[in-house]
Order: sequence, then structure tokens, then C-alpha cells
Amino acid sequence: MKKTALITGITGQDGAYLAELLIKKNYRVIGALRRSARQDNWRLKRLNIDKKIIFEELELSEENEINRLFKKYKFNEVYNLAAQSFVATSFNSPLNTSNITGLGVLRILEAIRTYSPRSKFFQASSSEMFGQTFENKQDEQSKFNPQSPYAISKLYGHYITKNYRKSYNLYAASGIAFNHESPLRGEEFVTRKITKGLVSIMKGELKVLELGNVYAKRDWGYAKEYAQGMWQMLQLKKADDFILSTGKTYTIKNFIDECVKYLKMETIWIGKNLKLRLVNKKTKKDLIKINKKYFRPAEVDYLRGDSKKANKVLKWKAKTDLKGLVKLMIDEEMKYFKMR
Ligand code: G4F
Repeated sequence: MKKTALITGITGQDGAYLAELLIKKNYRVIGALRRSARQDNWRLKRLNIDKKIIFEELELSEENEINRLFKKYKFNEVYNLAAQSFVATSFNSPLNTSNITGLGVLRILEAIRTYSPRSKFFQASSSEMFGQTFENKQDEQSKFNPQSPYAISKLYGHYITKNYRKSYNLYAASGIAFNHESPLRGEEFVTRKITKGLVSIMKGELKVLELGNVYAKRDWGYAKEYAQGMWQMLQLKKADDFILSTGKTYTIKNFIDECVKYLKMETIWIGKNLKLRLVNKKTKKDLIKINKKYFRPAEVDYLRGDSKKANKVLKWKAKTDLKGLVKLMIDEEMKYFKMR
């Protein structure tokens, strides 16, 4: 029998990769999207799966719309990937972020409890919940210390998922994913902003790229592999929480260095902190500058995940390293640059 899965946030990076995987596995995929996201399915088109998904409009702020969907379909699996997911925006829209990223999780869990208690539920939790970290590596037991309305909302979603698992015996799993990037990443996130920015500079379409705090460290993996881990979490007998990460951490500056190397650009860093600049070695023209406006009111300085548990129980391991990720992202950036 064909399984039916609901993916909220289907037009996002993770939604697209997960949908691709489930379609390959012969699932019927119901993709929930916000009314405003209707036009925004370039990722699904790029993966050539936009015609293979049944789309349903859904606002996570509307309990009735969620309930309607659960009355219409019998879902074997429900993946909640929808969120206001940009950390910087959450400082300007804390109420909306809390309503969608936090309370949205509860609305889905309530619908599952009421209409479909046998559906398996996946919550996309985030390494942002660790915030200002205490340990060298963060695992499922590490202390949370969130630093933004986004991270606090994700923490609510994480705890309510655990609570519904325990209180109502639902199959509710939570995947604490560290940063995961790809050519399908939104341009507002730093990795894609850098790959797109540097390629645009090389092609003469942009003079200078402006960034915020390039000294922050992140554990960056390849999003397609993380979608695989999400699916694996719902194939166990018992629901649990798992970290998805590479175990390596790099500064944004390191990421830029890797890009510049791959693009064979002759550059050099000059100055430090707010005065830091990446310049063309020959012409001495600025290529990257720091702009205070991209700094956040509270920053997460260091993230590095420990996926021992996922490795042992799920047999999941991140395969793509930073160099591989940079290659993947820049190659596709170049390809679509040529096609414009
Ligand atoms: O790429 P970012 O915006 O990702 P961030 O904040 O780490 O969050 C991402 O990963 C989380 C998982 O840990 C997800 F939950 C979340 O939804 C999202 O996908 O920023 C990464 C770092 C930050 O320290 C930021 O301050 O890059 C720094 N940064 C420096 N300049 C910049 C910029 N970030 C952005 N977006 N733009 C800049 O110009």
C-alpha cells in the first residue's frame, strides 16, 4: 500500500529534498504551503518534482485549516518543516515567529492527537536551541541556552513534541539539525549569500559583498543527507530525538576561504573585526566588507554537533565535508548563472 506523507514547508530547502526522497520511495506526498508561497516553488521545479506533489494551502496559525487537512487525508507520516526560519528576522517579528515556529507545532500535535493518533510525527528542531554553548560538542543531553526568538520558539516545539510523545504515547520524533546547506538554500542565509555573491563578483555583476559577523562558527552539512536522516527517524519502532551534524566546525571566514580557493580568486584578508576586508590581491579593490547592520542583537558564536546516537541507532552519518559542500554550491551557482 502506498504511504501518504504530509510535509509542511514543502517549498523550502529541506521540504524539497525530503519530497524528492519520499517520491522516490513511492509515497503519496501532500505538500502544505502558505498562500504566499504558491509562486515560490523554484526548488521543486529544479528537482523536477513539482508535478508529483499534491499541494494544500495551510497556515500554521490556523487551527481549523490544520484540522481540515487531517480530516481529508490519513497520513502515515507528518513532517513539520515549516517555520519562520531566519534567525535575524525573528528579532523583528518575535510574535509571528513564536506563533508559527513555536505554537504551530502544538497545533499539528493536537490535530494528530485528535484525528490521527497513529500518524508518525517529525519535528524539525534546531541546533540554534543550544545558543551560547557550554561544551566543545553538543549532543542530545547538552544544555539549551537559546539566543533569539527563533531559537526559543524552536525550543518550545522541541519540548512540546517530547511532551506529547510521553503524555499521549504518540510517535513524535525530534531531529536537532545543525546548519545544513545546499544549492537550494535561500539567499538570505550566509553560505548561499557568499556563494552567490562571489560568483556575481567574478562575473562582474557585483562590486562588493557585505556581511556581518564572520567569526561565528558553524557545523555545516549537506541538506540532502539531512532529509534522509529525517525519514530514517520515522522508520524506527519507538520515537526518539537525534542530533544531525558533521562534527566539524568552521568560521564563516573559513567558508569564504574555501570558496575563494575553489573559484581560484587571488585574494587577501586585510584588517580585523569591523575593519576586516577581503581584497583583490592585484587591484587591492574590496571584494568583501563588514557591515554592522548584519550583526544580530544576540549571536550564537559556536556550534559543533555530536551525532554518535544517530550514527549508532539510525546508521546515519554526514558524508559531505565543507570542501564538498562548497564545490556543490558553487558548481550549481555557475550553472544557473550561465543559463540566465
Ligand atoms: O546562515 P545563517 O543566517 O544561519 P543561522 O543563523 O545559523 O541559522 C540557520 O541554521 C539553524 C540551524 O542551526 C536553523 F535552525 C536556522 O533556521 C537557519 O537555517 O547565519 C550563520 C552565521 C550567523 O552567526 C550569522 O550572524 O553567519 C553569520 N553571518 C555573518 N554575516 C551572517 C551574515 N548571516 C547572514 N544570514 N547574513 C550575513 O550577511
